[in-house]
Amino acid sequence: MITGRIRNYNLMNKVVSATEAAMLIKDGMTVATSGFTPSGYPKAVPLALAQIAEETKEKIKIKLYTGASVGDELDGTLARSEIISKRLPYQTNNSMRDYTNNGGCEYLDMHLSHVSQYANYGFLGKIDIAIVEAVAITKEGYIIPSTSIGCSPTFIDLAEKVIIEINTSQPLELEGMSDIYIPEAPPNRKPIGLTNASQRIGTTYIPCNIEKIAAIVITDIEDNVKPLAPIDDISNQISGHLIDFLENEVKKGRLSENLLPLQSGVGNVANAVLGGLLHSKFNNLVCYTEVIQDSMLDLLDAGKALHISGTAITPSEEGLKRFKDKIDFYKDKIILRPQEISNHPEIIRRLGVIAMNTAIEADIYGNVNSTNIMGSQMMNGIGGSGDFSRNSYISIFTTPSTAKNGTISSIVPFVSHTDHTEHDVMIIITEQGTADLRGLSPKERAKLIINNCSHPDYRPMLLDYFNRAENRKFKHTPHILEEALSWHSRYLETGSMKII
Ligand code: 0RQ
Repeated sequence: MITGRIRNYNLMNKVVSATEAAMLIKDGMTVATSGFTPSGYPKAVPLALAQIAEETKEKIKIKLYTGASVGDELDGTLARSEIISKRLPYQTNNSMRDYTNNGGCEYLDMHLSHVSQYANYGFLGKIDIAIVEAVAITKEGYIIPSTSIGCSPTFIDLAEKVIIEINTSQPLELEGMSDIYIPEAPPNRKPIGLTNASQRIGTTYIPCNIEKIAAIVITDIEDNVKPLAPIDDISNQISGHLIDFLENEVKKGRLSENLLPLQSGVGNVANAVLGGLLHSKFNNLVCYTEVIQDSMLDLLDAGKALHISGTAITPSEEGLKRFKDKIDFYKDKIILRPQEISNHPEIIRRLGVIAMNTAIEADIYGNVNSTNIMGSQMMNGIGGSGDFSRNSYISIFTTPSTAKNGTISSIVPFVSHTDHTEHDVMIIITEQGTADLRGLSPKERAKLIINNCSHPDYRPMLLDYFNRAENRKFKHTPHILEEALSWHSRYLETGSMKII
């Protein structure tokens, strides 16, 4: 069963049950795990930890650090068992979301490129235990990661003890897909030698001090991936506007026929929007991104994309099956890197990445909220959207113009929370149209966003707001603040942003 997966005979005596491994985790510890959007995260040990807590009724509270979102076996189970006291940097699990929003734990929503370096610089305190999923351990004790890299190299390096889950549902063919490179800390940091997305600069394994390996657990629980919603008319329209925009950039000579490396965010809208490229005239595409969703696999399958660099395979169930079935085809076309590299500002700016991320809402001046519903309910987190948008060649945000059956306008006078400021947002696209904000002043931006992107049901209200604000004393970014925020409270009080 574990042939070829544990290649150092001496490590065989570290193989224990998930329960025995989980018993190493004590109240008050900081536990840092593999996993990114929910791929390649540990499953058996967290399930066992929740069971121990349930059976012994002992108080166990841990700080949980991961690469990004992880599956229900980790986030969901530990949130429902109230084991997590602090969580960072990103999540997408319903139980974890409720737990956070109901005050069960503290949650730090972080730029994903920051996590490894914060940990390395000592900003996040001591890491007691790293739990990482692997497909194999080499004879040196090095770890061959599974479907995501995330922060695992840093967590393994910093942790006092390492627990490894060898997951036999993860194909051994994943070996060779990763490229592990960790930059030095300042003042000794050198330029990261990546000048194209398909370049390799590191190792195919994660170095690990063999002495730190405290337990090895064998499991076959599959990644609990998230389903994707069927692509709807609105997403198709957004995708159409995006393709038109990119074609126009080519016409104007600002992009070549093969574009520049593409990054696409996470979720249904992002997947659908990227899917539009499949039927576009663009060819020989390259992606420098963090998540590799189904539509990126489609681009590889169709020969539209040549290469994808990311930090995690983030497929639906169907996508995961396809990835495993065709892994020999994907193997030399996909590189998985630590998130510190996949999301590194230096590389994103050097390669000229086209960043395409999703907004929850945008305001008339171009500020974008990607995380907090009505200002205070955490949805997922900023993820890598800030890493990419601020440093990209072109930063594009897409969103349907309304949410919740039209009762909410996604274009508002003032965002209820800001993740991406007006300085980091170049293009906003809704199903209504595109606002190209490059080179525009706040007032010029406002007119364009309202006229091109807002839903006709809300456009007159937004124009009325802007015109009245513009007639006030200060003309640079005209606002009527008390009224701007009332849009959100009106929804909370009446169930609709519309004035009835
Ligand atoms: O809620 O499911 O309860 O109906 O938000 O909305 O339209 O299904 O969109 O799945 O594409 O997710 C921004 C959340 C979009 C995602 C976000 C409600 C809506 C629905 C989801 P329901 P959709 P998507 C790299 C980049 C941040 C991280 C990121 C995200 C739910 O893309 O997390 O970009 N992005 N990372 O009803 C109230 C509004 C709303 C609203 C949407 N204005 N008001 N509710 N919703 N707009 C990847 C990583 O970093 C890992």
